[in-house]
Amino acid sequence: MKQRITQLKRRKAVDTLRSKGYVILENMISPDLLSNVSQELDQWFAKTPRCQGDFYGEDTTRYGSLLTKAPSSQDLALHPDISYIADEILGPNCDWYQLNLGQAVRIHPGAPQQPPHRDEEMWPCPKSCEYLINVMWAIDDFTLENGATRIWPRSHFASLNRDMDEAEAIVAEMPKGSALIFLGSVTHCGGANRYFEHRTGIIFSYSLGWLKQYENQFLAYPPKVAATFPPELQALIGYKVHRPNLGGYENNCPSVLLQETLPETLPAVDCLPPEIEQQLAALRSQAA
Ligand SMILES: O=C(O)CCC(=O)C(=O)O
Ligand SMILES: [Fe+2]
Repeated sequence: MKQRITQLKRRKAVDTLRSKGYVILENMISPDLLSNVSQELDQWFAKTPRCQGDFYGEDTTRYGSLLTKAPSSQDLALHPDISYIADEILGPNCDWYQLNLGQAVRIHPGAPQQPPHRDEEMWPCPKSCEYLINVMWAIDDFTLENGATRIWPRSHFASLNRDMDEAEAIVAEMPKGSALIFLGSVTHCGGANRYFEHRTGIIFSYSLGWLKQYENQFLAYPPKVAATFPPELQALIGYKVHRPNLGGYENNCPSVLLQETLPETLPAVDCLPPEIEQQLAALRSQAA
């Protein structure tokens, strides 16, 4: 897929994301792609039961495994402008960032507002850098009435408060085909739907490559399934060692599982970043 915004706009988006905690980019996908994704999603919405629990909300429907249930959404997961932004925000604190979650979200008419939260809450520790960025793709127009996401700008500079003043939230209104990007540390929630039609969006979120993923990508896309994906998508979901030596299979890059035949045994193979490789080489030559 082609880059849709200029380098200057990309830079501005990163700056806004850092300062306000969110940014909206309109017209990020073609009408054809949007219509394909929307049709693929609809057949699964028709058969997926409503959510349970106060976080997801009982008047919403959600499902995962998007990369296979709605294959056209692979283009959204790999969108080059989003990759640029994810690299800027997450890149400095990991070897590579990963897909954390793919989820279709439909808010039905009458749904109340979701509780304010932060998407980084599942990693329960003090954080000195961003762990996650979230992208909400508008599959329908997002409006004040139909439950557009609510965001508390600059909330990432304060600690979490679930009793936020609604008057201070922005309503992420955007035409379908737009992307709302926000930090895992920013307080937000799905809005109440007071309209007579549902509001549909897709969440693709990205996290530091060394974290446990919200959606277990290896269960959603086991090797036989992942083998059918393009290589950059295989790597994005985690079929790639996070250097040094994290997340392997039989002490090898897990991409060995994507080959047609797998030997019964494998030698353990180091996968180290250049600086560790150099340090170890220097030690070896000292010892020689
Ligand atoms: O549906 C929305 O607008 C937001 C959903 C959300 O924030 C979540 O489920 O974590
Ligand atoms: Fe959220």
